[in-house]
Amino acid sequence: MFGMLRKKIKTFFKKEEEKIEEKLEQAPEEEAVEEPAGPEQIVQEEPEKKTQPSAGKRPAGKKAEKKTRKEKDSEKEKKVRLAARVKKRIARRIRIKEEDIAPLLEDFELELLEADVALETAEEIVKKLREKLVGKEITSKETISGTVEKALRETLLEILPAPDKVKLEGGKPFVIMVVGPNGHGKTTTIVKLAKKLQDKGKKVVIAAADTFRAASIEQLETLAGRIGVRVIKHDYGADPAAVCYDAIAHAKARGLDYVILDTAGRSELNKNLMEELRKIERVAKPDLKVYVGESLAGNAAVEEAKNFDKAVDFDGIIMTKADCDVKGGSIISVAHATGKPVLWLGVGQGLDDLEEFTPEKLVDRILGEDD
Ligand SMILES: Nc1nc2c(ncn2[C@@H]2O[C@H](COP(=O)(O)OP(=O)(O)O)[C@@H](O)[C@H]2O)c(=O)[nH]1
Ligand SMILES: [Mg+2]
Repeated sequence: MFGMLRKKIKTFFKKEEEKIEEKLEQAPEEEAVEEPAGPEQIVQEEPEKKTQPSAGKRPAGKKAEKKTRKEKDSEKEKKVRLAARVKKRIARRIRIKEEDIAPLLEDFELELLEADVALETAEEIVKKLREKLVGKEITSKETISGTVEKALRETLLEILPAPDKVKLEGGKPFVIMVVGPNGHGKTTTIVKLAKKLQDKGKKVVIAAADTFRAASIEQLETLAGRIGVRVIKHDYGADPAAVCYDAIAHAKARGLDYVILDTAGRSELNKNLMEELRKIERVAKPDLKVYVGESLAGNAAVEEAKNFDKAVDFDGIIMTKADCDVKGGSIISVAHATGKPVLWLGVGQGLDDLEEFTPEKLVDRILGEDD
């Protein structure tokens, strides 16, 4: 998962670090005013304060503090002065300049596009990264990788919408409307979701509201049958809104907890479909609207999602097929472009293959080691 995106990011890290390190090595040596120094200065209480702003160097700072105490006890002034001088001599410092990283960021934008990140998302990532990195002070090699990674982590968390407002409980029955293009995994995902709810002891019914695609009702019945969840259906060609209405009535009559609406996909550009979805929305008044899109779709993924968002203004996203060899970029692009959070990832064809997701988890995955 996220294989290519992660690889691109790793390469960018490496190049960026090398570039900054090179600049750091070229930087003139300077008086280490910020370095923790000898006890004479500690007495004046100045360097202690000044040490703090050179953040990111915690280990060095701590070590210096300990050493200082020890040295204070021993009162070997000469030695201390010498140590202070040595420290001063090796100190270098740079402030990252726009021109230092501009070519690398340009390359990085192209790499992101290759990893299926949509143009507007890639531009935003690079813009934010630039803002975060330019002007950053680097005082040691050790802080470089931390600085770059922190900037990217913050950037990704900023562009990935938070799922705060999305709740999976509230009404009884709680109605979940699922929309998305044909074949992207709606029906499979709905049954996975039903299983998750059932595992929590909830009672679920599914409305077979895709009355358009041949065999869609049988497919849903077969999958739902595996977990013993009831499907409410009409005939093919029937009004999907009527199916949803019946399913909700059924849930109310029996005190069920959840109704999930399995809608038709067809072409996302199909105007009739969008009308149909809006009608279902009016009739069913869903508590939660979820878009299901596959993470294989690359740049087209964003356009598809936007079209569905225009029609029903969905609340959250499930990206499926993340187990396939996806580049990863479309997952963050769909979330960024629609401003809606990714709530789950489909990671296989089995009914347990649905992973709950948060932006933090997503970023950990992207920046983490290979899975
Ligand atoms: N590998 C993989 N396949 C999936 C995933 N989700 C759905 N599929 C497969 O995608 C195909 C289309 O799924 P379906 O639920 O019928 O899509 P729908 O047309 O949107 O209802 C089926 O063969 C599913 O088994 C997933 O997360 N991983
Ligand atoms: Mg389906």
